[in-house]
Amino acid sequence: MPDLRVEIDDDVATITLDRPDTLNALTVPLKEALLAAFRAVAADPAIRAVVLTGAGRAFCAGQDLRERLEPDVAPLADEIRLRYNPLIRAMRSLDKPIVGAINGVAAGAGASMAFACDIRLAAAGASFLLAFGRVGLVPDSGATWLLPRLVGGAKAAEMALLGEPLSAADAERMGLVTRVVPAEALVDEAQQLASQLARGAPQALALTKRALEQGWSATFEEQLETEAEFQGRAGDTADHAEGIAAFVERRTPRFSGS
Ligand code: T3D
Repeated sequence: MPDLRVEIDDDVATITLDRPDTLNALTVPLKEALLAAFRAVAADPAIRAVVLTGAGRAFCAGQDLRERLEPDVAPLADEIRLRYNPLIRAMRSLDKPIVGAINGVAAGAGASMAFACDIRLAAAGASFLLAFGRVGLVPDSGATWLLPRLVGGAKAAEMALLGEPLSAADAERMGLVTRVVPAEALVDEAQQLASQLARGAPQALALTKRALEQGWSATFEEQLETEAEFQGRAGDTADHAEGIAAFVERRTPRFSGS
């Protein structure tokens, strides 16, 4: 795939944006490759968790701004609908957890992709930057929905309107990132976290991810019902029986995904 590496180690897929000379800026081929990678991960039952990171000193600088000067470039609204929105949907609807290993600056749609991960670890020098306003655009790729829910409306408005970077340390204080780690240890730690998630009960994790997602736009009553329904489904799995057996037998459960 162009400018994208997908490495599979046991049950964890690591997806690396690989255009370091442009800070992993997103071109049409890269966006298409990313979407294809998330779809392939979704279709492969052997993969149970994903790490998303960037090569070089950046996570992703968002849309490749030079590509926008090319003659056949799609109108902005079309590009958002055709390529960005499907990519963010694929991440949010993936029934496996995504750990973002934010190795450097995450700007524009790169920040949106970081927000679309389920859990984020950040390198000490990483930052989050809603750079859209600097080029006369509005935040997209889910940023205006995801960021207020992650950090609160006031901070999201500040970041979106001022376009100033949020440091990894501040992001950790606000809970946007779980942990700040030395750059050289970041991908290893993210893969360990993904492996830990991959040892969980896949259907329960998938339903948990979906319940959290639905909860953001549901009433309390609707959410109570969603929990009841999802619990019923989780309770019917072999993994639930295995979890109880392992508890009683005082051993580590081995979840098969069934
Ligand atoms: O289709 C659509 O357009 C709609 C979708 C929009 C979604 C969006 O993402 S809009 C927002 C686009 N992104 C930006 O506006 C961010 C642009 N980049 C920056 O502001 C800065 O590069 C950073 C703050 C991210 C990092 O700054 P710094 O000083 O660490 O690095 P740099 O020197 O600016 O960049 C290093 C190289 O990467 C440089 O190339 P060069 O001069 O060494 O050959 C620079 O041009 C290149 N680069 C960085 N960002 C982009 C880029 N090239 C193309 N597109 C980029 N977005």
